[in-house]
Amino acid sequence: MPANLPPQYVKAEERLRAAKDPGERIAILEEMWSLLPKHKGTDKIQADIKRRISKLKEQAEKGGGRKKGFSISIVREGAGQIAVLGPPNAGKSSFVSILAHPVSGVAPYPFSTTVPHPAMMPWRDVRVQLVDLPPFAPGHVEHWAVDIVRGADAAVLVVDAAGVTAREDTEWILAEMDRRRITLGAAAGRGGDFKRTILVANKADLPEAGAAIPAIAGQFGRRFEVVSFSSAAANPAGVESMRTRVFDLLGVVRIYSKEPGRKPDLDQPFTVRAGSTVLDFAAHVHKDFTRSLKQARIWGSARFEGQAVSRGHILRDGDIVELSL
Ligand SMILES: Nc1nc2c(ncn2[C@@H]2O[C@H](COP(=O)(O)OP(=O)(O)OP(=O)(O)O)[C@@H](O)[C@H]2O)c(=O)[nH]1
Ligand SMILES: [Mg+2]
Repeated sequence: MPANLPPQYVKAEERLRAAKDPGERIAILEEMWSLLPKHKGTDKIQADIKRRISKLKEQAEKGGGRKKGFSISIVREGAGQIAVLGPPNAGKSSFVSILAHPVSGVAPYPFSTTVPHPAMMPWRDVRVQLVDLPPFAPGHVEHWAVDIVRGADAAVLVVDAAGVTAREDTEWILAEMDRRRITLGAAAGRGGDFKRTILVANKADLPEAGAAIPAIAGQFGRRFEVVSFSSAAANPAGVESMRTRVFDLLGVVRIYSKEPGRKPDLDQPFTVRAGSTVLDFAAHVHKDFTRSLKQARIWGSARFEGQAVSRGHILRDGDIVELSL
């Protein structure tokens, strides 16, 4: 064995010994690969890592998925899906149940949530799906829960601001997600699967949270928008403003459609990516519409109501669009 392997490499190797899940093993081996100094003395190790990665990937492709244990996927509903994650006992389930219906498993002890609980959060005239996940803690990382974070449109990271380990727990979860190539934050740019995320400093009603929240904001404020909140004591206005922040994570706008000569359908907005044009919207309503679109008129973001606009006109939240074919 050549000496001088970096300590992180040795640590990763230890984790590999404990890891059973093939996906996790691949992630660790890839990490070891990136940590390994590449020179003649490590030739054998390099070859060994490459061989193990490709073997695991091969097995995974050959339907190893079935052997991988179980996976849970949640059928998307509403304007988007948001994963609610965090350390044990942070108040994730309480957060979901105060913003959405129905009530999911809240309990005064850690690890009380063991299966994902989807719940629908109403916001104005749309609904957003929140998925309450089991806690992430050292030795307790459910792979299917990681998959749900990976598949979600955005995330809310809930921490117990009154707990002494809030910052440590947050660092640990961020590192754990990074290791699985999931980047949580306010803006993309660090590689991996990016999930736009807010950091909720929960239990702000408890006295211990008073000094801790500025410290949390100081440590993570550049990476996240840190929002102090109490899932136990929020008033209706506080709940509604949290719902708005959560909806905003999706980066979508609500658009109402109107048929020529008819009243607009104000009951059921479409939700499309913010920055979408009239043409994008037409394609969203029906893929044939992109070809047959003759004219569009807009109520809302146009200079005057009912103005004819170009296909490239960028839509704003709440616009009413009339497509003429
Ligand atoms: N004071 C206070 N207590 C809270 C708040 N939010 C949650 N709690 C309490 O904290 C405990 C844990 O709440 P849960 O919502 O079950 O926490 P969780 O993060 O879902 O827990 P696990 O699923 O076990 O990881 C319960 O006793 C809640 O009543 C809060 O904002 N303030
Ligand atoms: Mg819970």
